[in-house]
This record gives sequence, structure tokens and C-alpha cells, in this order.
Amino acid sequence: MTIVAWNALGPDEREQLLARPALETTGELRAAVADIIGAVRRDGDRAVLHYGRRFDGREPVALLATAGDLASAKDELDPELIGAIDTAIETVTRFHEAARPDDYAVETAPGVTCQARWRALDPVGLYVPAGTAPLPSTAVMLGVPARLAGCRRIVLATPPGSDGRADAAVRYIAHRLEIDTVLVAGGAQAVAAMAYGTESVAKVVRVFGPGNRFVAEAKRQAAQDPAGAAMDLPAGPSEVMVIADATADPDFVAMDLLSQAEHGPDSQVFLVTDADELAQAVVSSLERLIPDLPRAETARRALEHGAIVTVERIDEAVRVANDYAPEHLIIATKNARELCEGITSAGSVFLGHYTPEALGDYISGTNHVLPTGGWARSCAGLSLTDFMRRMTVQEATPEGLRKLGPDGARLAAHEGLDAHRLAIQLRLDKLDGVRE
Ligand code: HSO
Ligand code: ZN
Repeated sequence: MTIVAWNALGPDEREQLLARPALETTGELRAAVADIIGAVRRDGDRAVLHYGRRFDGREPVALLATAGDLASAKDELDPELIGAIDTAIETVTRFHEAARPDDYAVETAPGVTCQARWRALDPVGLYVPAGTAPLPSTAVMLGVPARLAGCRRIVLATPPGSDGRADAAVRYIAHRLEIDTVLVAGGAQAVAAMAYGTESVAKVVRVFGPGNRFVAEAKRQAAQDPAGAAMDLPAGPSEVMVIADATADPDFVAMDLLSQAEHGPDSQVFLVTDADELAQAVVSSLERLIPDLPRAETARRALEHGAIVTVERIDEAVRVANDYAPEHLIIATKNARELCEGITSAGSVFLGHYTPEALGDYISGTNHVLPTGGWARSCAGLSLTDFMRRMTVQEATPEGLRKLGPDGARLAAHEGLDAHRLAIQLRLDKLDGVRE
């Protein structure tokens, strides 16, 4: 990782340093995904199986995991892993439950009541990737809020492993969360199955979850199609920025950078520090720690396009972080909570020397499906309310209509919308006895 002094850079160079590689949605990718969606809409399950064979060279034992598959997953897992999954479900439940929104009602004028009422989305589709390895933690992050929101029907799609079955931990999580439709398929074909429905799965109203380029493109296309399904966030390569001062432990910082770098060669990792010695020490730690990692090569490639940025004062680091808007921001400084007050754009923030990002990935309780690619400037990570929608309700008594109707009719007349005006006026006339 190269060390760059922020103050030696001009505005263009700064921008370039923090620039993310453009996500390639080539015409080729778009066309390939459109073909897959077309085939799944036409041929349903048969097309889902066909593309699974073609792209993954795998065929599921059964396209839908059976109730027995889900119930018996527990017997295939180490009891300590089961305990860890149960803890994750517990903490994620606790944190997400606290976000439950209340319905509310307001009398906006005498006799006119307006309400907000929350309703769960139904059905919803959850995509749990298994790219380089199955990610059961993602099943927790998607499944828990969907369950808590009260979504009645939940479809969980995940690619088959080499035994043709969904990962045992993912099956166990589905069972614990009473998700009984597990589609053993991945890629664009699984997204298409959920967004449009097949013989095996109901068409869902929104598809959630991260995935590769094919998955992301399929979600995008389905979300633009009125006959498809909405999506959650546009997901890009994972990102971490660490702000650290001289009080940070270089090994801790290095391992935090590596834990994000090991996700993929396109992961984005940055360290911003006001301590030149720490910058040097982190470089040494990285070199010492990488060789022992099973994913050393992937991590090395990600680090190649990351950087260590040195600043003169730690509050400059806050500005750099807000400019970049990282998916994850670790603040490993002595006054971490104070610095956090200045942070306006980050998906999830980790404070102090004992809060690695890995804690949030698995077990602290926050969601790990977070905005990447700069979306943290305008979007938040997944929460309970993403699985719900708010509808408004209003009711006017005759007194209420008398109170607000005349002004409503005036506005309608101004807009030249006479049926609108009359919809109000006819009722006012009836109340006044002008009309029978
Ligand atoms: N860091 C990833 C989530 C994850 N990490 C899953 C481990 N498993 C999201 O950026
Ligand atoms: Zn991670």
C-alpha cells in the first residue's frame, strides 16, 4: 500500500485517489441478463435449472429445499457454530426491533384525521450469495428484519454447493426464521425467478441482498420493469476506511484493512492517519500478516489500489471520510466518539480500538448490507422499515369537509381541474341542503 500525503495533492489528485472504479455494466452484461430474465419468464423453473447448469456447472438435488432439508440442517453443524448463529440472530433482532416505526394520527383541522399506517411487504425475496464461499451471515442480515417486519411470505434464494444442496448454515437460519421457501439457485436466474415468479416460487414485490455483477444487473433490470420487483441498494465492491491516530495498534489496523481486502480483489481499502509512524508500522504489519492468510492473493490485489493517506490534523481525516462516504468507517483514535460527531456520510461506523468491522459483519447487531459506491451520501444500510411501507389514511367528517373543502375547491379551480373542484363542491352543496 502506498503512503500519500493529503496536503501534497491538488484537488484533482485528491479526487482521483478516492475515485472508485466505474462499475462495468457493459452492453454485453445487460444483454446476457435480459436473455436470462426472458427465459425465466418464459420457461420458469426449467430455465432456472438450465442456467445453473450452464454457469455454475451445478444442479440442485431439488430446486426447492424440502422441509426435511431445513429441519435437519442442525444435525450437520457444529454445536458451537449453531450457538454463534443463534447469538447473531439474537443481537440483530434486538437492534432491528428497536427501529419499529409507530403508526400515528394527526387531526390536521377539526374533523379531518390523517394517519400513517405501516404494512409489511409481501412476499419478499432474499438473495444470499455463495460466490467464493457461502455467506450465512447475510441470511441473518436479510432474514431477521424481514421476519420482524411481519413479511408473511419470504423466498430465500441461494446457490447449491458441490453436494447440490443449499449451505447447511443457511438452511439452519431459514429454519430458525421459519422461512420455508428456499430456492436452491443463484445468479441472475434466481433473481428473475423471485422478481417474476415461477412454478416453484411466488413473485415477490422486492428483492434484497448482495451479489455479483449478474445478480446486481438482474435486480436493476427487474426494478425498472413495472412487471418486475423493486430492489434494495445498488451493491458494489466492499469498502473500508480507517481513521487512526498514534494510539492505534498497527496490527489491529492492518487486520481491519485485510478483513475487507479479502472479500475480493476489487475491495476498496483506505487508512487515513495523522501519525506518520503509524502509517509506516501498518505497512510493516501488512507485510508480516498477509502471507498467513488463506486469501493472501486476493487481499494483496485489493491493497494494490488502496492507499494510506497522511493528514496533518485528525479532523482533516473526518473531511476525507465525508468526501469518500465509505461503506464502513473505523475510527481507531483516542477521541473516536467525538470525531464521529463530524461524520455525515458513512454506511456503518466502528468506534475505538476494540470494535473491528468484523464485529458488525457478524454479531454486533447492526446490518451488514450497506451502501457502497458513494451511496452512503444519500442512502442507509438495510433496516426493518425497508421491509415495510407506509401508507397514509385520511377521514373527514361533514364538519371537517366544511372546514377544509372550500380551500380545496379553490385550489382545484386554480389548477383548472373541474372534476376535482366538483368532487368537493357537490358534497358541500349536499351538506348545505342546496342539493338533495
Ligand atoms: N463485509 C461484508 C459483509 C460480510 N463480511 C459478510 C463477512 N461476511 C459487507 O461489506
Ligand atoms: Zn466482511
